[in-house]
Amino acid sequence: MSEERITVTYLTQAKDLSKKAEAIAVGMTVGSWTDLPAAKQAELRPYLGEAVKAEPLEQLGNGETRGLITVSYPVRNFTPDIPSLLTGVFGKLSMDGRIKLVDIQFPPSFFTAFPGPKYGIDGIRERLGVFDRPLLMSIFKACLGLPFDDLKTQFRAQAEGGVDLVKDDEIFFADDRAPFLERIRAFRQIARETQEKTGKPVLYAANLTGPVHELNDRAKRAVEAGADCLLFNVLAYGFDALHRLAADPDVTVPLMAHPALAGAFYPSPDYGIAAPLLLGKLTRLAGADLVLFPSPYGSVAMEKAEALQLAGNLTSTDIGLKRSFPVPSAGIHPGLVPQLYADFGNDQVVNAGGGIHGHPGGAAAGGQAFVAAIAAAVAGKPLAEAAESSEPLAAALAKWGGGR
Ligand code: 1AE
Repeated sequence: MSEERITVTYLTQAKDLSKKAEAIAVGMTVGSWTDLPAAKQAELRPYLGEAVKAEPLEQLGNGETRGLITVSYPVRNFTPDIPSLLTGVFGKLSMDGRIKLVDIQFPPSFFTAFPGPKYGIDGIRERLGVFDRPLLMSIFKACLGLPFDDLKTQFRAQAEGGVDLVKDDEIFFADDRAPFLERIRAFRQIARETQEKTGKPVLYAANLTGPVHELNDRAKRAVEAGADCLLFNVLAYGFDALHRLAADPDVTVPLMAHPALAGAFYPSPDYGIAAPLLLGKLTRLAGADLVLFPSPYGSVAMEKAEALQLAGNLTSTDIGLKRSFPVPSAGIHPGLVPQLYADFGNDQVVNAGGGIHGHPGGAAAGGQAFVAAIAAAVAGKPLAEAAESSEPLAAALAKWGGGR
């Protein structure tokens, strides 16, 4: 049996951090240790957690120390899935006072049990034929309750604006006015027509919804109808639902993870699961090809160091899984593109809803403004200069400001 271990870091506080690490190592594995007879200890030792490290960060007024503790767990304690992992390292513990799950280090043998992203950054770039710049995605604003024809008009305008992808809103579940398979077929046709005019393909990410036991079947039907990509609310459904979609050989389209509900997990300094682990490592491990998360400067901001670490966890090359596209989102407008480019580089998707549909010239002009801003950022040209030859960009900068 493998002796490899999963190493877990927690941020917590206690009178004695080392003792707390030891209590977790035993409590989250064999339950009790020193009271066990020697024969039982020998039998259970292969399953025992181990306190690895305690790093004090801050002395608190109540006599406790706040700091990081590291505990390792034998790989044999887990089945190769994220529900087993999260329950085994943080299940009951997540309710036991001030404690936050900060990071998990996996041995290579654990990674090999997961498919990871089927396409990843390289596969999506291949599909679009775009290799030398960030991609651009537009979000329907809104979808819910709108007549199908309005959505078709919106789709056409977004595609004509030059975006690479168009995604549904994450809240688009009640879609009886524009049913899932029908809109996949309709938008595919519009994408074809637009490509004939512009020469550019555009991928549509349809929101995969429905009861969890029907998801794979619905995803396969979407693929048969010509879907390009599927948007998935991974935290509402659970990581294992994404894992099973990614592992399904018939689901032959990229999967895009939306961070809906993530605010219930990561923002507290004392509780929950840190964003780089939650939306970075785990979402990639479960198989997301693209991962949305709040950018550090938009309307739903995430702390910059966290956002950069999260993106790093999606794109690291040392774990044998394909790289997932970081999609820093929320409140993005063309004036933010140079900052996005400086922070996240070429391998990101610039994603905007309001920043495209709110353009004074409409959604097509909104897309064109972003296209010009991305080209300028890649060329190292100030946006103000690029705006001299792009009316849509000039109008966007006049409305939202920004650029450098
Ligand atoms: C972090 C998620 C962002 C998102 O889902 C969304 O709809 C953003 O829209 P805008 O770009 O802020 O209008």
